Amino acid sequence: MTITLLLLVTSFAMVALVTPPSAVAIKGSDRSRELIVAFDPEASRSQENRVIDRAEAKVSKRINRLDIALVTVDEGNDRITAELKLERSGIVSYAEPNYRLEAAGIPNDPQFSLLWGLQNSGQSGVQGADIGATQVWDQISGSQVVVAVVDTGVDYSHPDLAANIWSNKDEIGGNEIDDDGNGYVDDVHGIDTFNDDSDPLDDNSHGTHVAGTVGAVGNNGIGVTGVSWNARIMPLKFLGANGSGYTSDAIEAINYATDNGARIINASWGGGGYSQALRDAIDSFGASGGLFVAAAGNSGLNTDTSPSYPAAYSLDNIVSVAASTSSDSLAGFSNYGKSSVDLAAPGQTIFSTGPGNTYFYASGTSMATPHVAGAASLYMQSNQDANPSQVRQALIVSSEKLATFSGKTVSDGRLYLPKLFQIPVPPSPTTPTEGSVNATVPLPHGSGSGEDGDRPTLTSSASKIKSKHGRTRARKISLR
Ligand SMILES: [Ca+2]
Ligand SMILES: [Ca+2]
Ligand SMILES: [Ca+2]
Ligand SMILES: [Ca+2]
Repeated sequence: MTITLLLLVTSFAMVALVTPPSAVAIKGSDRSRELIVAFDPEASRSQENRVIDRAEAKVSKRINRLDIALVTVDEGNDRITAELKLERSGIVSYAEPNYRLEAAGIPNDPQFSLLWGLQNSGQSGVQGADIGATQVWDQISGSQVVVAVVDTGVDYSHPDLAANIWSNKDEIGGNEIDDDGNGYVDDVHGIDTFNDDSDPLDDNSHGTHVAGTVGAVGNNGIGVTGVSWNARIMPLKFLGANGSGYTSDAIEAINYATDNGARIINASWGGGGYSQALRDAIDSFGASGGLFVAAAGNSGLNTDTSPSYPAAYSLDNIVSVAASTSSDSLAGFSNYGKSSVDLAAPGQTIFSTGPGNTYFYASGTSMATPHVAGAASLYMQSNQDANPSQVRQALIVSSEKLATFSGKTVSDGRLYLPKLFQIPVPPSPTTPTEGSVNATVPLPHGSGSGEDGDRPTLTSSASKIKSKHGRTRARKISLR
C-alpha cells in the first residue's frame, strides 16, 4: 500500500505570482506628496482655496468636521516648500505630511491579504474565520523550534523560504564525508529517503507549499508569510515526484527528525493500513519531546469508524487536523471524528509557496495541518518546557468553538491563536514525560488518556509494502 498526499488535486492550479489586491497596501502608488492642512475656523472656503492654489496644490478631500483638507502638491513641486507656504499663509494652523500608518502585526508581504486563514477581514468567506495569527505575532519569544516537513521535499532555495530552512551545523556540504557521524553524508538541509540521498529538494510541489504555510519568511517584502515568520524548517523527503511513497521511508525520515533535533513533524499525508512500525516511530519521536501533526484525510469520512493513518494512531503526541473553509465550515472533503480528529484549521484555497519561486493555491487537510504545525511551533517557542501532550491539549482547549465543528472534532473548534497564547504551561522540573497531562489545562472530553480510549480500535495488520515495480521494497535503515 502506498502513502498519498492529502490535498485535492482538482484545485491544485499553479498560478504565476501576480500582484493581487492587497488589504495591507495603501491605495494609490505615491502619496508622499500629500499634506493634511488644518485651517483657522474663521477662514472662508474661498480664502482656503486661494492659499492652496498659491502653494501649488490641489484639494483631494475635505474633512469638514475638523476644518481639515487633504491636499496633494502638484507634480514636480516640493512638498516641504508647499508645507511652508501654507503655514505662512496666515489662515493655516498647521500643515503636515500624510504619514503612512500600518495596522499592528500586519507584515509587509505583498500577498498577505490572500492568506485568509491567518487573517480574514472578509476578503474571502466570513470575516473572522481565521486563526487570529496577527494578534499573537508580537507575543512570540524564545528560540525557534525545528519543524520537520516530512513530505515530497522542500524547495529550500525559494526566496520566501531560504532564510527559514534548518541547517545541520555539524555537517560540511559537498565533501562526501559524514562529518557529524549521523549516518548521512552531506546532509546539510535534511535528507531524501525516497531516493536515498541527502538532497531533499522538492520534485512535486506539495512539500514546498506545506513548508510555506508553516513558515514562509514574514515581513520580508515578498510573497507570503507562514504562521511562524521565523520558523526553522527541516526538509525531509520521503514521497516521490508523483506524491506517493513508502512506510519504511517515512519511518527513516521520522527517525532522522527525532535524532537531529526536530520538535514538530508536519505529516500532510496518509494512507496504507495500520503499521506498528510507523506507530512506534511516531511514539519514539514523542518520547524525545516531539509533536506529530497529521492530516485527518480527505475522504469526507468519520475516522472514528473509518480510521485514517497516521493521524488516527492512538498516541497523545499526535494532533489530527481537519480542514475548515473561509466561512468557518468543515470542508466537504475533510475527514472528521468526535474522538479521532482533534481540531480544524484553514484548509481550503490556501495560497503558499511553490518550487522555483512560484506560489499557488491548494486545498486539503494537507494545507490545514501546517497551520497547526506552525501554531504549535510558536507555542513551543514561547513555552520551551511544554511536552507534546501539553501542547496538544493546549491546541484543543484554546480552539474557537463553533457549531459547525461540534461533534466533528475532539475540540469542537478551529485553531485559534489568541486563546492558545493565554494558556500557560508551567515549567516541568523533570524531563517531559509522554502521556502526562498539564493539570491546569481543563480537558474538553474527559482526561487525555481517556480520550485515547475513545479512539478507534486498530485491528488491521501491517501489510508488506510493494514498490512501484511490484517487488517488496526492502530498504536499509541507517543506524547510528
Ligand atoms: Ca551527516
Ligand atoms: Ca559532509
Ligand atoms: Ca534527492
Ligand atoms: Ca514573505
